[in-house]
Formats: sequence, C-alpha cells, structure tokens
Amino acid sequence: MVGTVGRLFVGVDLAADARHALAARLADTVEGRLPGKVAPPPNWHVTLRFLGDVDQVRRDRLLMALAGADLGPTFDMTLTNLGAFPKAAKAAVLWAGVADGSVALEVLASRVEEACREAGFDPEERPFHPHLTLSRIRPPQDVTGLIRDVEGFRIRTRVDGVTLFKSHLGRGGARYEVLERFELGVRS
Ligand code: 3AM
Repeated sequence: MVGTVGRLFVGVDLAADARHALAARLADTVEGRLPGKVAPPPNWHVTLRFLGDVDQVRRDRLLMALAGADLGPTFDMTLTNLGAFPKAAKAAVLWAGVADGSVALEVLASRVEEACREAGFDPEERPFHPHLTLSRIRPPQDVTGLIRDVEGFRIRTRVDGVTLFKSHLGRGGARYEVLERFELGVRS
C-alpha cells in the first residue's frame, strides 16, 4: 500500500498492577507450561479493532475521529479464567477472559468502530469477543487441563483509555508501539 504507516490496531492497554497479578497467577499455576508462541506481559492488551495496514491520510483521520469521539465513561473489568479459540480441545489462541466489564467493553468497541467508520474504514463484520491473548498455538493443542489449572482467579482493573497501537512483526515476535492514547470520561 502506498504511504502506509504500518499495521495498526486499537486496544485497551492493561494497567501495570493487573499485568503483574496475571503474570503471578500464571507463574503460580502453569509456569513454563503455556504452549505455542507466548505473548510476553508487556504485549498484553484487549484488542477492540484491528485495522491492518493503514495509510497516512486514514491514520490522521482516525486520530482526529478518536480525539473527538465520546468514548464514554471509565469502568472496571475483571479478568477471569482462561479460554481458547476455537475451543479448548483444539486451541489455536489461548486467552484470559473478561467477566464484569465485558458489556462495557462491547460498548467501547462499538464507539471505537464508529470512529473508524468516520475515518473511512470499512465496517468490521466479525463479532467482538473480548479477550486478552496469552499464546498463539500452531498446530492447535488441547489446553483443557491447563485452563483448569489456572481457574479461580479474578483480577479487577480499571479501563480508563484506549490506545492506538502500531504492530511491529519481527522474528523475535511482535512488538506493539503506542502511537496515541485516548482517555475515557473526557469529552473534547
Ligand atoms: O491480541 P489479539 O489476538 O486480540 O490477533 C491480533 C491481535 O489481537 C489481531 O490484532 C491484534 C494485534 O495484532 N489481528 C492480527 N491480524 C489480524 C487480522 N488479519 C487481526 N485481527 C483480525 N484480522
């Protein structure tokens, strides 16, 4: 694509205390046993909208749209338990799930979606499933036992902003660069 500024996505960054709590829970229960390509804690986030390769004009329009959008109030979400896409018995993506706050996240994702459309992106047709990716598994594996071993934690954390990330794919794994952060509960 001419003038591309990179592979972008909008997500919710995880607060440091929640990141540490989840890392500790995994260390206590399944240390060293996560299969596949494991996402390191600094990469943990909840994706709201993947945009793919974006050109400069649309990146700038998106920055404007997100800056001007009413993204709604801050809210709490609870990370709880692990799950897998498409299913635990044949997992390609292992994730931590969201309990309280999943509806608020859906609303937030729809507000972000609105801003994306305003910026000229095609509508996202796929349904939104809030999750925090922990590992990508090729070929898929049965993670039923592992999910059970981690069960029973609840990590409450505040969602107070959304971030436009640039994804750098490399041989050492993905690195996510923060391009801009947009606070919730603030109307410009
Ligand atoms: O961390 P998660 O899995 O929620 O899976 C990718 C990651 O989300 C997703 O965008 C986030 C940052 O890379 N992603 C990557 N390629 C994608 C694509 N072609 C994609 N989502 C949808 N379509």
